[in-house]
Amino acid sequence: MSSFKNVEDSRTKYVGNFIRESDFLVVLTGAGVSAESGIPTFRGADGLWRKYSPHQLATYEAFMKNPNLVWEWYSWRREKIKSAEPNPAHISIAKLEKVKEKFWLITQNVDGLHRKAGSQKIIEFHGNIWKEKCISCDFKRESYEIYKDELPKCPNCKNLLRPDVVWFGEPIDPDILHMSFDLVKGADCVLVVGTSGVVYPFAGLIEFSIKSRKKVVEINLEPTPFSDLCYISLQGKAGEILPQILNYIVQ
Ligand code: BJW
Ligand code: ZN
Repeated sequence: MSSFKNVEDSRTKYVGNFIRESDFLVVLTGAGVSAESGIPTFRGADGLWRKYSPHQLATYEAFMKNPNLVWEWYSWRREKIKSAEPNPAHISIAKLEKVKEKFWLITQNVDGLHRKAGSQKIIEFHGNIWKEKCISCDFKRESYEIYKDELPKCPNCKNLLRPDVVWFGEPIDPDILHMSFDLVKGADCVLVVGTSGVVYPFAGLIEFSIKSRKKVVEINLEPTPFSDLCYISLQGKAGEILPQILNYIVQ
């Protein structure tokens, strides 16, 4: 056991060293980063998609068919997220931004915990659970409401407001998509944390990074479709591994 630990230590040290030496670091994150804050992931043993159907909750068609059900689910998640705090993984990523001159974070998470931890150079690829938009006009707003009976309506056109997140079958905002690919193109090191890597086009950012021979480091509890293709894949909790790596970067 202790020799296994030494191997792991030398790998985190190695990763820490080349992240420190890297010119431009891009971090890509998924639900696993927030798991240690008590926010459920989507896939895996306790994942949301084990209990709920993505087709009934995370598509525009589902929302139009049963907006009450979809808002109930998002209100439940808002309650959970409201009381959650960033964990050592979010905090380490925010600290990386402070020490790396060229840095960007691209997250699939809608929970806002990266910002709460202090991250600023951040792209929220799938939107934000605290934002709402009208289904008909351009109206958007930030809201911390938990909806029980009455659903939110647009003050301009009186149509329904929906969570400003990206559901299955919906395109990513083109500006966000282009900026994300441009950032990854410019990076020499890409750190991929806590994502199953199965949802596209986000997974395309990982695929592209590997194909263009960037130093791709993955941190995940379990193997993913990209684990064998990465430069280094570290298996374990992001909230434990990231602070260890950071120790070798900030001395
Ligand atoms: C830990 C840990 C710890 C746990 N430490 N690790 C190409 C091929 C096949 C299909 C497609 C394709 N291109 C597009 C598609 C369709 C679809 C798709 O990808 N489907 C696949 C699932 C098959 N994609 C789309 O529909 C996208 N839109 C699109 O392509 O539009 C095209 C278009 C163009 C023009 C016009 C119209 C359309 C949109 C995808 C939107 C995804 N939305 C969701 C919901 C967001 C809102 C919300 O949160 O409610 O995004 S679904 C859900 O999955 C959420 C997540 O962001 C996303 C990714 O999940 P993530 O983050 O990876 O979480 P998990 O749970 O999967 O994994 C967690 C990981 O953490 C695991 O690996 C654990 O091991 C690990 N872990 N604890 C470290 N402590
Ligand atoms: Zn409207």
